[in-house]
Amino acid sequence: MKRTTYFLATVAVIGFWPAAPAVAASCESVASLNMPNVKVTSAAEVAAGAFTPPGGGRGGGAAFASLPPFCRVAATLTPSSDSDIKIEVWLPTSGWNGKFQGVGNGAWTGSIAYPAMAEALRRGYAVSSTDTGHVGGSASFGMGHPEKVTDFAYRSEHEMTVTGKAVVNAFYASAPKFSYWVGCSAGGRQAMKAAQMFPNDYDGIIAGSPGLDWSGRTAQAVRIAQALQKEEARFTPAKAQVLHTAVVNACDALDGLKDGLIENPAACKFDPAVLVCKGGEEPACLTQAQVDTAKLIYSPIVDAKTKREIPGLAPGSELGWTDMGWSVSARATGLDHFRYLIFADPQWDVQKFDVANDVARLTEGVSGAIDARDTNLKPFFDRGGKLLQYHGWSDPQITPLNSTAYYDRAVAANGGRSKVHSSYRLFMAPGMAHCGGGEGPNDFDELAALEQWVEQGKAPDMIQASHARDGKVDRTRPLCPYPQVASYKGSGSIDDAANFVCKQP
Ligand SMILES: [Ca+2]
Repeated sequence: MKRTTYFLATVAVIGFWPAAPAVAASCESVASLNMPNVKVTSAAEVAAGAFTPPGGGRGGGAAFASLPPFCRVAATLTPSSDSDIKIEVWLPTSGWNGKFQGVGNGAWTGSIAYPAMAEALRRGYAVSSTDTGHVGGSASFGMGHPEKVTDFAYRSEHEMTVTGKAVVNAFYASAPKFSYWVGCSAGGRQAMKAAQMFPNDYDGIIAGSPGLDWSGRTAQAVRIAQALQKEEARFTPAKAQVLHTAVVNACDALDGLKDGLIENPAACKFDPAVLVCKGGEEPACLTQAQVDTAKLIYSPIVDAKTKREIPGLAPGSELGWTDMGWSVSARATGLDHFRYLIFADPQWDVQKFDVANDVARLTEGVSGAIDARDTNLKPFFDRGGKLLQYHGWSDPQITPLNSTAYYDRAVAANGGRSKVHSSYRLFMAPGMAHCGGGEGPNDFDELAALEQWVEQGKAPDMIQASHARDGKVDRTRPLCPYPQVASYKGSGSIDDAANFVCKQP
């Protein structure tokens, strides 16, 4: 049926009767696409399984080997004179599902997200990714280059989307029927930017574990890293396990079910001081310095200048802590932000961080444009856009309290919960780490849920998630639209999602 649709579109546009076209134009002909500030640098068909990422790529070898044939288009976009934005667009040469997908990046990015592109292509999507305007995973690109920071903040993703849709149109002689953004972490931040700034770009948006409070995360990560310069303040994996076990023991049953998961960590009031060693240091207790670190990691920063409260990590996240603090990546991302975008000093280090003065700097100027905290989602809602956000409660890298706090603010700013609920839902995943993994159910098909919502009007009242051990599923559980949580019906296996309902806690 889809094939027929493209066939008719082709006939209408090019006006003759081709043999059996799945596409309207040859892949190579896309190279002549004429758009301002867009230079197509290559357009060539890739045979099934023949794609290898530049430099061998990171992982995904088997995933690339199973790819169907596609038309691979690369372009350079220059919306400003200092811009150098690379994008790729992959177009299935047969079996296109009629839809477009933009995929997001991680941390400071600087590379095309080939594994995410491969996944979208396998689902039949025409898909696009950008390097966000620079090469490499550091923020050094931004020092003295405000236009490049703007490209990273939001412009590269938007320009990629506009160009990607034009490439789709040139190749299939048909605009995409539906367009989706799919991203986690930095890609979740990009997702929120799209919803807030470019309401017409996407019909449906997945915002996974979004770094929407980029500046807040930077401030927190560097604050913790500063405290952890003292070696005695650090956690070993064994001590993190001691703390985690105590937290779970204290708060697991608050949700009515002892299952090793804390459904609502915001209600968990655990004081790490109960673990302080009474005599000498022993394996089962924490030193006073470690207790202080734990308190610091859970605690918010309240910015003295703006009064903004920046949350800490949630109880339950302890297994993801490292001796660098929130996570190695959070520390590195934060350190880079201060070095290159705030102080223009590659030698700046965490001991110089001044919580009283430096937090507010992050939200000033072009640095502040990276944040995605604007709650005006009305234009996106009004055009029928759907926003599906998810976040793991045990995320040690981007605090899940960013997501719940933003959702609450968005509800207040956009006409209340019942109104917002028809356009925007947040699914919190107990025990899930950053973008996946962890002790809680963490594998789910959020895109399938969003497609049903956008294309059939079936809003997700729950998303079934599973947890696997050694490759075998050992638990399924519904993820519920916040502020609902999964509640046990009272009988049957606690590892079977069928025995749970979503309920207001
Ligand atoms: Ca529980």
